[in-house]
Amino acid sequence: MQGMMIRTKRRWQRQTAAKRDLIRITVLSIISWLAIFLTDSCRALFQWIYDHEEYEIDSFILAYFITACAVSAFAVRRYRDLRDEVRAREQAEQRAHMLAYHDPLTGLGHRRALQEHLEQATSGSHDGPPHLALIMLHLDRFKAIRNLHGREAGDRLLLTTAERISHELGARSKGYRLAGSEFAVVMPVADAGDDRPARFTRRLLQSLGEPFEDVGIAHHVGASAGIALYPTDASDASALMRASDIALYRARSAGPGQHRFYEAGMDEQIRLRAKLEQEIRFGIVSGEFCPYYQPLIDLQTGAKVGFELLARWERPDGAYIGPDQFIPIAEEAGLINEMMLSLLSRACVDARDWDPQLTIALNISPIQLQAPWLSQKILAVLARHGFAPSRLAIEITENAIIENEENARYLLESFKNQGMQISLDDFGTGYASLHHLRMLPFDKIKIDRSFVLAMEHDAEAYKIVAAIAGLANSLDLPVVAEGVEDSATAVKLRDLGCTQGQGYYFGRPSSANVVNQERLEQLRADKRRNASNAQVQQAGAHGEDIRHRA
Ligand code: G
Ligand code: G
Ligand code: MN
Repeated sequence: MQGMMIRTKRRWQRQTAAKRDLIRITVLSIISWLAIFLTDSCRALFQWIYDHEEYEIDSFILAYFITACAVSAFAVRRYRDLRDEVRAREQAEQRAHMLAYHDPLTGLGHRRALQEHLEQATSGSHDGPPHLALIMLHLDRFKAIRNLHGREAGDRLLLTTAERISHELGARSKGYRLAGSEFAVVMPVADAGDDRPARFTRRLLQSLGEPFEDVGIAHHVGASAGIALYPTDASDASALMRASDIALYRARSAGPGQHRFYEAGMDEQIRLRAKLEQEIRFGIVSGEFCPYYQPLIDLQTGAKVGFELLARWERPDGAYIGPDQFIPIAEEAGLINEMMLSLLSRACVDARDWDPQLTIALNISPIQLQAPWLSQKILAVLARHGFAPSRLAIEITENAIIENEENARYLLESFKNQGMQISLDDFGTGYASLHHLRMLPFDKIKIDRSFVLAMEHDAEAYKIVAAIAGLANSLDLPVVAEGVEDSATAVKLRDLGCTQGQGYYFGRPSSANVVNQERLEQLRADKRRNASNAQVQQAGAHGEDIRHRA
């Protein structure tokens, strides 16, 4: 912008110099003509030429006159060429400026334009600092929709978003597209108490929450927003952008469709989060993340069929941080693959002496589907420990598939080709369709624990569990019920056709030491039973308690 201003100034200076010269020459010519006319010097000159015919001055004058005409014609042509060149250059500069400061897709200004707008507005060159609100926007489900429906659909979506933003903008506000699916709005406000930014943001989020119709499909995109105020929250342009980014980050953490104003404490929370990220990084290297194991039980026989591996953080200070806190941070910091591979490696060691029939189920986050080499890395860990791939089940959630259908298909097929099993986790909470169940190579589906936990007192939940079990049976897919907390539920689930169960009733997630301890006790008990030869009577005495048949 500054370069452009300097160039415009120079051109303007050149043009005024040319105009000045033209005026000077015109004035000089008029004065000369007047002088010649008033002093009658023409007549004197002609008389003198006539008197000195031998000097041939008339020929000189004629030659001079012809040369002057030729020079004038040349000057006019040159002037025209120059004018055309300047025009072409101006157009090129305008185009370059347009490209440098505007997003070619939506025509809105982009990050540089926003930065300069804010720098100018906050530079104090105006009469008193203006109050501004900077609203950062993020389209919540844009990425998923673009991955599912393609780049062109994504472009159309961005264009419609820009139109909806422009439609909501007042005359003095300005919209920008920063990158990908991030937009921003700068809005002048009366003072820090002005409620227009909040009202505008609510209106805009509502508008962006309406479905986007595109070639007959209604996309539900939705957006989140972070708002920061100048000069209340920040003293310059970069600080203002940072503050609204932080507010946006908080809004997005709160779930889709939310907006947040920047608050002073948010900086501190971000700092704490960065510290936690460092600790996670260190914890992975120093082996603070441990696999815990929760048993999966065959509901018909009561036998243990495997374990789900659940990550636990055993911090040196003894503090407990649950996976629902550290997994999202590990995902965001790009540490999740490393963490998962190190957990798997430890699980292979832990399971070395266990019954080789027992499977280990490994949770894969949606974000991990972005690494096309994942199945090779997993296979390399298994090979290093001599752990058969058929003993490993990969657990993947429905939304992971929807967000990344192409990658998911590619990865699931490569897991499958390596001989691993695939479970569809938390079924019923996401958006997987029957189409996905048929087209992707699942080996079993896991009914989300929310339905199982509710089925005892909620008839709807019971019906959902029954329907999922029926659906899975008709597709010949074994079905696992999660969150089984009591024996009555276990029996009901078995009668509804669920193949396996998992939950506190069968066992809480526990460390390898506990699993080994239980295994040894079981071996001792089996030995005693064999010795007393009493197992036949015991089996008959146990009635409906599935758990005790293991
Ligand atoms: O016990 P629990 O509180 O263990 O786990 C909470 C959530 O964290 C669950 O949704 C579970 O799937 C997830 N989780 C636990 N361990 C892992 C892991 O190793 N990788 C991933 N991606 N998720 C995990
Ligand atoms: O999301 P996923 O199914 O991967 O995670 C398993 C989660 O379920 C873990 O957080 C684990 O601690 C929890 N969990 C396992 N069994 C039960 C149960 O019986 N009841 C409840 N409330 N949670 C359970
Ligand atoms: Mn799981």
